Amino acid sequence: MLDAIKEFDDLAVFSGKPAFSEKLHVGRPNIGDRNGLMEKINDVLDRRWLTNNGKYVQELERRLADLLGVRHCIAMCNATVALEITTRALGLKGEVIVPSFTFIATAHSLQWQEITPVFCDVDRETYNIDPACVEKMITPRTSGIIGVHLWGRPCDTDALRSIARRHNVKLLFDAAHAFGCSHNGQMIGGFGTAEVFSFHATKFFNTLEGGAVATNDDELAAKIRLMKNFGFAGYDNVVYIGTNGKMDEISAAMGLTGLESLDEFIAVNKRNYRKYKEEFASVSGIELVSYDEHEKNNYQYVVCEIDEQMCGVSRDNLMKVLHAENIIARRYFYPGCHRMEPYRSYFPHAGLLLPNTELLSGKVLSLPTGTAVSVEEIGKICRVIELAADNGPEVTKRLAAMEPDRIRV
Ligand code: T4K
Repeated sequence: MLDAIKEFDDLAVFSGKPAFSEKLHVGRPNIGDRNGLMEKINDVLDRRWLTNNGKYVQELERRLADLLGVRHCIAMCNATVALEITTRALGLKGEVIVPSFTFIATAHSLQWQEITPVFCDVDRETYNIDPACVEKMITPRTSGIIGVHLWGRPCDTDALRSIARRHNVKLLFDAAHAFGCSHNGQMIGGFGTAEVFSFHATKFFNTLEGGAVATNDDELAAKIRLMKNFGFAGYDNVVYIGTNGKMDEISAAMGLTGLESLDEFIAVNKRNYRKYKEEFASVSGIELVSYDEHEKNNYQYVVCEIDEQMCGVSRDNLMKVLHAENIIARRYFYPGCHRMEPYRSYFPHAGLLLPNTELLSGKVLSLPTGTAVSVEEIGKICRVIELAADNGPEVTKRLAAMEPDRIRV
């Protein structure tokens, strides 16, 4: 029902009534079969086995390894700790090349261990780390490369593997967004030495908090299993430095429940994605980031690129318009890790080598999707965007004239 916004003047940013009475978020969790989940939680409580490699964690690990087609899948408390443990288990040190156009956890997982993240630019078309730039960033101190399959779209794994081989450095993937996606017909999870998934609440498949490492390397898997449990190899026997990276049983129960509905979650995401695509076909200057329909995709991020020249409104002004309507679109991943602390202070001129990151982080906007968002709501969101884009120069003029504190963001 967009009756409330028939006219440009009715936009909430100009004091009209918001299109939604409650906030519509990017990343509302998918829940799955609630009764099935409650049964599992009761079972956990009845058995009084809450964590430390419990029955549900083991079952989840088996099922994930099968689904991904890998020898090992190690469930973790979250993807950030999983990245820290994996890079440590691989002995990475000195410098590791990563994109700056990613969630801050990719960089922090390295810096936390005093490994320097060396920020590399992304490809203008794929938004993923650009192998040609990686090659230029390699130094004698480089010990690894971490590619990020941004929004679930695969990196150029072949080119990165060839660079890693030639320079004898490790190759990992931050696959936080890419659970359920394939590349060249192979499930993401089996590329590089290891791949790390996030199962955070905001991911389409979640374990409340959680993550996992997928690998075909037996030795690495054994080491990660030790390291995520303080290095214990048996009662009273610590053989390695470790930390606490374990997933608990209730998280695993949530994961097993979510797996039952995985196809349904993806189908809803795809339906939503198609609705946005259909709506944006007639809006000039707004383009949806596409997915390769020949591969498996999870469609969990609906990202659009805003061409300010064409629609007359900038990404940031469009976001102000949307937020005022209670549509909480997000600028993932603005402004790029290199512009956040501590990296901004460490490498104040990093942006000079990151032209595409600088450009793209100023253009993209993630829109609400998932099972909490209906097709009708997407229609409503798109009407607001269309109204703003059709009146781009006027929106820009009026927002510029307003006092910043009058803009409800
Ligand atoms: N690598 C990459 C490339 C990543 O994107 C991430 C995480 C990681 C590594 C690390 O993974 P984890 O260590 O988290 O497993 C969110 C998530 O917290 C984060 O997991 C995710 N990426 C990132 C892309 O998004 P924020 O700071 O934007 O979260 P927040 O709290 O603003 O939540 C987003 C929206 O979701 C909110 O507007 C409200 C809604 N929400 C959130 C939660 C937690 C709900 O409706 N219910 C909820 O329970 O980072």
